[in-house]
Amino acid sequence: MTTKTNCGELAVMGGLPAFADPFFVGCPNIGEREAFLRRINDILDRRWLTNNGVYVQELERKLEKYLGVKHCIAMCNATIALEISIRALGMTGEVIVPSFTFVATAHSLQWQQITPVFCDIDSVSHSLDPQRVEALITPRTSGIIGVHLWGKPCAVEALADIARRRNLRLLYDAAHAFGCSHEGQMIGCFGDAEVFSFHATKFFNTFEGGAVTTNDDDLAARIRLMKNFGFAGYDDVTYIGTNGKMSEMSAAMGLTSLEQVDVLIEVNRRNHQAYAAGLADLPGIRLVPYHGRDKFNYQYVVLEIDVEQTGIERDALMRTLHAENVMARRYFFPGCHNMEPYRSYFPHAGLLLPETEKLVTKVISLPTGTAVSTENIASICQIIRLALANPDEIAKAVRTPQMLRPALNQERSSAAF
Ligand code: T4K
Repeated sequence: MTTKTNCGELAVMGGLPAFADPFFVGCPNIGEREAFLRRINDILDRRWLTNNGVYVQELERKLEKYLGVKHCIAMCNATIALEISIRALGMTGEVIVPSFTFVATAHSLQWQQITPVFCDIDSVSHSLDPQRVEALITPRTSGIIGVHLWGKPCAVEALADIARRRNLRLLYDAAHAFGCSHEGQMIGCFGDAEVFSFHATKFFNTFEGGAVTTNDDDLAARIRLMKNFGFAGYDDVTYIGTNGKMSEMSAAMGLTSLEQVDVLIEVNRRNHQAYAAGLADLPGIRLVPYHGRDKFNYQYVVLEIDVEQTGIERDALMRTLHAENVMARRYFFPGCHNMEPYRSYFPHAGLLLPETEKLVTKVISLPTGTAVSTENIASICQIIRLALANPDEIAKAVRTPQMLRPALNQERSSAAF
């Protein structure tokens, strides 16, 4: 690792990358290896690999306790968990969702012929703007899916009020929000149900995985049936279902991650603070903050780049970072409404999404987690400072293909994919 002191040393200008190996956004946290391997050996000895095994049951009970919720149903991933929850809640017709989210939120509706109606976001919180939600309700609307983006709670009181008054189901995509709370209550307890992702890239992971949480006994029973083909017992199918089961190996990873959850949050918090310190006083750069009395997992280091104030385009900054082996991401560019099939179905959706349209050109996510040290973060911030101090040189360099270093070319080919 090298810390750069002038613009000419930047890799986009022909210098060597600051980091020999890439830093990825979403590099997995690995809990205590020995504890995980002990569990894996036990699973192999028992020869019970999936289908509601003892490790899945243990994980579900421990998560219910941690979240303070009545039911936790472990799943193979959050996308299937969303699909099952949507179906179990009886959502049909139209459901209001943000476009500024990972595409799985919209796909989980469209996959079952429910129309995602994209709603704009609040420019500060980046999550659903309740006032705009109300304006989108039609006789076909059956529900709302809020997304606790970056692990920051949605406007849960306002959304609950709308859902109650308009008789709508309320589901939360809490993929980012494991370990976070709102007004002292853990995320996982709000709405009719909430869905977590435990994908490798999440701060708490089970390789692939997810969970639905709810305080509704009947809903929990339906979801349990649906995730296991509808089986109520041997040869006894009582419901339409699919396969949403979590494997024992994933549950073993989850139990191991859970033992480390406070440590992982502390590492993320330390990293977030280091970014805040390293980027302090840079005009035109806003680090999405985590403040207040609630708990956060600090998993998302999200910058908003104001091109007017910085003089640098978000994409030019991203390429500058990629050339240094800092594989920053444009989550969630270009917004679901600009992706297929939604772009074709609703070609004018952007007209009703002015905040989303602005935000998708501004955001960039930076690496955090146990793979990144505060020294690494100081170097990353210094790269950003050098780029912002020399916007014209950077703009010229990122347009000049012969000056691009291998990491940058690699980024270009994966962006094309
Ligand atoms: N709702 C929301 C709001 C979500 O953000 C997500 C998922 C979902 C629903 C659905 O949850 P799941 O069905 O996945 O449980 C990644 C993740 O695959 C996805 O889970 C996540 N959100 C999304 C935000 O990020 P991609 O397409 O960006 O993945 P990919 O392959 O580019 O990997 C992301 C980064 O992580 C890369 O920079 C490389 C790094 N990485 C990835 C893996 C898998 C590693 O360093 N090691 C790894 O093992 O979607």
